[in-house]
Amino acid sequence: MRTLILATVVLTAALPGRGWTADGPTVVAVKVTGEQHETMTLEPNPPSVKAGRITFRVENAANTESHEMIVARVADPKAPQPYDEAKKRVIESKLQALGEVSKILPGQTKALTLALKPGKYLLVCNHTGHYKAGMVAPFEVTN
Ligand SMILES: [Cu+2]
Repeated sequence: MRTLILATVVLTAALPGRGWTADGPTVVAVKVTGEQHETMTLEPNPPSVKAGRITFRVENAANTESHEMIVARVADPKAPQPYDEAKKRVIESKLQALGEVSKILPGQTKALTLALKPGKYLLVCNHTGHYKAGMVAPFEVTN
């Protein structure tokens, strides 16, 4: 019970307080999870929304591993992204990143609101090794 109350407080604190319209932004629930040396996942729900203000509410369901979520505009979400094999990370300077939710601790939920135009996007966790472990998902913004 105590855990549940704490989780609710974190979630509320993470919501942006400014620029909230009457209707509010469209909310996308993103679940990130996975531990070291295991498969990791990043799942947006829904994976496609209409253009406008979009709040990504990112929940880290992992037990011990921190994660992050970068929102990047891409030409082709299925194409492999520029990657540094030595560092085991996507080369962020070659990404058209629009925003990021960084260092989401296990059990924590953090939010990010962006105004997004129609187009194709990728959601990526770029902690060392996480992209290749599966933490990448296409995201679409429609007219
Ligand atoms: Cu990660």
